[in-house]
Amino acid sequence: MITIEMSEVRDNSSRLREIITNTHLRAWIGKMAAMCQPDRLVLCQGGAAERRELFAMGVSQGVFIPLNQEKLPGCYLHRSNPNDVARSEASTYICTPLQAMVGPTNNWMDSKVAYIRLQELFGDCMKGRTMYVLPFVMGPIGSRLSRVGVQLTDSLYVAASMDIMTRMGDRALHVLGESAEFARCLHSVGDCDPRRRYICHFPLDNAVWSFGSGYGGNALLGKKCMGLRLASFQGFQQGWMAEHMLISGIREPDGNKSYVTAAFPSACGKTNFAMLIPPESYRKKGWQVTTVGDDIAWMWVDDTGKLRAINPESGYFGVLPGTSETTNPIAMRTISHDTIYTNVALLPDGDVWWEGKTAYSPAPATAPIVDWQGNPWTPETGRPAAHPNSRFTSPMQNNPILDPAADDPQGVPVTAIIFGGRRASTIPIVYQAFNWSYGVYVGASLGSETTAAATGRVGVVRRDPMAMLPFIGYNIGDYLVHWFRMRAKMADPPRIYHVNWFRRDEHGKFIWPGFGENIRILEWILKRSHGKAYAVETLLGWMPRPDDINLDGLELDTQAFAAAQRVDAEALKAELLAEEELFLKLAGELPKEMIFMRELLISRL
Ligand code: GTP
Ligand code: SPV
Ligand code: MN
Repeated sequence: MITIEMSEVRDNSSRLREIITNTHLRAWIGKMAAMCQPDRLVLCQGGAAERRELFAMGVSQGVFIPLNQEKLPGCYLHRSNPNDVARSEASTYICTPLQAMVGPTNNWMDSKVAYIRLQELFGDCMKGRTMYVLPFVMGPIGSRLSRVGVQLTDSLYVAASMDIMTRMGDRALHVLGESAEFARCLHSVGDCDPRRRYICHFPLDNAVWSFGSGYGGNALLGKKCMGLRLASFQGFQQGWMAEHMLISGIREPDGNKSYVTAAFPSACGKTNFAMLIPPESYRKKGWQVTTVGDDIAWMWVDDTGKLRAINPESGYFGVLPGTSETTNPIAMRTISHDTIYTNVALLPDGDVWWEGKTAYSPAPATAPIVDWQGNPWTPETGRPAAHPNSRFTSPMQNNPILDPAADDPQGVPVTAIIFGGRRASTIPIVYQAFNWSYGVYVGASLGSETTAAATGRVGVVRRDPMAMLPFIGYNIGDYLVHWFRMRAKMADPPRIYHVNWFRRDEHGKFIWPGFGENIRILEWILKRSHGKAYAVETLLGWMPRPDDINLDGLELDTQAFAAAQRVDAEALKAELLAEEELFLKLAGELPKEMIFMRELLISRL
């Protein structure tokens, strides 16, 4: 890292001109520093030594608590402000000159008004603080879709996290060269007052100004802000797609390798699916899953008409509660070293704990367990020890099943697209859309129970089109039209499916075992996509007969699976009415294909 004094910025010193040769970048940094008035700037260059230095600085400032370095080498605990533990959708804005550009599902602010309001907040906000300058690339270096961003932030936690989550440092400056094309990402934690929290996107300026939060998607601006909201708008303009999707590779026993992408809303199973370990019976036969990405896919159609995908990120910001040796052994290995743990409980021996890590709460030891807020905790406390949205930040290189193509600029071809939600009732485990257009309708009408990943009520079903409701950076009507139109570019479009791992029985128990066993559903999905599996036509789409899914070794028998697949006509009618919530909002923006698809579905009823 290179320290730059404010006087050098003011004078545009020759040293500064040597350090940052790009005139556009230097001018922008100069302007932002003049507004924020930090004591000094620190340019991050990337690399292992610098990462160690960032952690050491964080430890001395109390930002990071070192964990037991024998058990968890290179691991640190971070506690966020208790009012800052998840994405704040209510404080998230798309700022444009015209409200019509952002559509009915986004918060809108006039861009001029937004800049004025934010200039007031950012003015002098870094007095006494350091401004970290973080150049980063989203996407494998050299990919046609890869894009440069530069984040300015006063948070050391954000700097260390961006180093893990993106390709950060000198190589980004190298990719940028003398170009003016980079996402301008300005961030300050401010005083972390939720009433003065603004996550503002300026798609027309390729810029994000985020104030008042240091957490996840609000603060790591390469992720949801640039990687989804700005990128989705660029994709719309330039003919590609930015989606809230995992990407995984599956090798079948015949040696064939396919890639699928899957869009599930926040905290609905993408990381787990991307790191899936098939049960032993499948592994023995030769099934193997590898991870390309766990949260974001950027996709384009190549010269042969095939949809291809890259993961723009280089790390994982994953949910901890529910993660264990049984549910996700790959995540457990991934987070066993060089990982930031945010908002988990601290055990007396410097290990960490969260709900679901072990079957039982950790036994009270000689010294107290400390909860995510730093207070003493026992199983009797009656509050969770870890925050329900506690997370890990790990480099993708930690992942023992990282796909060899994870860093490939050419990306991977997409055979199937899977949509999924968290639904206790009504929605079957799996079905296939009849075709691309109906698949777009299926994705657009996706419903899911809300989770702790965003502030607000948890467990209420809401429409979350393509799992992108909080992340579409422009008008949702245009977004859906874009999805329908992508079909025309493709010679052989991916098949589209819908899954629901979360259906419950009358006792409230999950019917489907989930996690590694999801390979059984994936097996059918791949066979269908390759024209090798049978399916029955139903109201909702193509479905496997219960015999078409391998249930060997499961407690669940064919009859129980059939029950889990049942589509109740009355429940489906209620579902169609619930979809009206979205359709009414969209009103004038609704693409006609959506209306046709809905009419056809109703006619089948
Ligand atoms: P974001 O990072 O917020 O976008 O979430 P994600 O989609 O990557 O979700 P993740 O895989 O982290 O899963 C969230 C929660 O769902 C965790 O508590 C998991 O244990 C749980 N979960 C994941 N897959 C399954 C499954 O197949 N069945 C069940 N019952 N729970 C699951
Ligand atoms: C999500 O909420 O979908 C996440 C976590 O992946 S965050 O980065 O906080 O948005
Ligand atoms: Mn996500």
